Formats: sequence, C-alpha cells, structure tokens
Amino acid sequence: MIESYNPTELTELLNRLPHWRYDAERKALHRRLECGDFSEAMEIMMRIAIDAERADHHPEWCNVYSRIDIWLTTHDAAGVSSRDEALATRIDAIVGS
Ligand code: H2B
Repeated sequence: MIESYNPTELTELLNRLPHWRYDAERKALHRRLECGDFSEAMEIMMRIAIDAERADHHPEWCNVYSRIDIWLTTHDAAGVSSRDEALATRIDAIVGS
C-alpha cells in the first residue's frame, strides 16, 4: 500500500517541482498549462494520457480551449505520493519545463 507524503516531504516535493502547487482541498498537485491553441492542448493531453495509461496512474484534468488544468493525487494514499511526483515529472518533460 502506497503512503502519501507527509507535510515535510510535500514541501520538499514542491521545491523539486516549481511549476506545481499543492491544492489542499483536493489533496492534489495542481499545474495549469497555457497552450498555443486547442490543437496543441489536445496533442499534449494525448501524450500525457499515453504515459499515464502506461504507468496506470491517471490525471484529473479540465480543458477549456488552450488551457489545461491538471490535478494529481493518489486515491489509495488519500493524498500526494511518489506516483504523483513521477507523473508530474513526466508532464514537465512533455511540456518542456
Ligand atoms: N490514478 C490516480 N491518479 N490515482 C490512483 O490512485 C490511481 C490511478 N489508481 N489510476 C489506479 C488507477 C488504480 O485504480 C488501478 C486499479 O491500478
């Protein structure tokens, strides 16, 4: 059973992932992406979806035209875990920062 990060570990995680913030209400990492247009947003979501499915760890997300909001949380841990860190790191690599 996977454990969620404790507050100290969460602070350290946010230092490693400067594009992400902690959403306390959702107990999730959150990042907003502003893409060039809708097509670019769809392409990025597809690339993330392929990685997520491969890792069996999936984002909660919302797309409005060129904007994508992404939340990462681990249901089994009721919080943020190393699985969310791994996917956030992959997403940063996909979007190039
Ligand atoms: N995605 C996310 N974000 N959190 C989870 O806890 C999770 C998941 N669990 N994808 C996985 C699927 C689990 O339900 C399956 C059975 O492995």
